[in-house]
Amino acid sequence: MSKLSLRGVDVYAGLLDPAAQTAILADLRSVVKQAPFFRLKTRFGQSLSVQMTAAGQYGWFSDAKGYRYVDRHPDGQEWPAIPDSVMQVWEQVSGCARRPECCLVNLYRDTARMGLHQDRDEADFDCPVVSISLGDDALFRIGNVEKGGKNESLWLRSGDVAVLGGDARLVYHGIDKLRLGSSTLLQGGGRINLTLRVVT
Ligand code: MD6
Ligand code: FE
Repeated sequence: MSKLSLRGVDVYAGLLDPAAQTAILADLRSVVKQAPFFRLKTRFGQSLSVQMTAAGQYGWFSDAKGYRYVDRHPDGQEWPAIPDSVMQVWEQVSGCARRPECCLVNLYRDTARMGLHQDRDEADFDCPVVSISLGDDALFRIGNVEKGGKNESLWLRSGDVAVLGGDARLVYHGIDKLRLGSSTLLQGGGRINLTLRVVT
């Protein structure tokens, strides 16, 4: 494991060894069985390339009314609990006394990517957002708290954990592209990203 920091974002490279990654993936399989992946549409009716689901009290949803946290899956059931294996990562790196209320699960296949955005729909910015990467390498772009300006990128690999906290809690960030086939962790290839957040 090595820790590095880019623009205030802490990255614990290789925090999760292959056994830990496989254990989390096994737990995610039961999450996805209860709460299948779905594809969100933006306010403008365009589908996001990333497939999503969630665990915890809250998940993420968007439609014509915009983006928001919701306490049910689009199919109507409650979100499954956040697995202990994932909670342990939060305990290890968040430095936050509160427990996460949402674990977003993003699935990237093929050419899926995520545009630059801020995570700012939570009530308490004192808690960080903790992100776990599984599967193929992804190019993570980090900008600034204000829109625009210079950006820098780094590759996130399977088992890496990134923490957006403190002054970096509200920086713009996104995923430009994947290095497809760089990992064999996921059946069917691609990448899963988990983000843990305190919502209320
Ligand atoms: C991703 N991550 O890695 C997208 N958000 O696929 C995020 O949007 C993110 O990595 C907040 C904090 C850390 C992140
Ligand atoms: Fe984000």
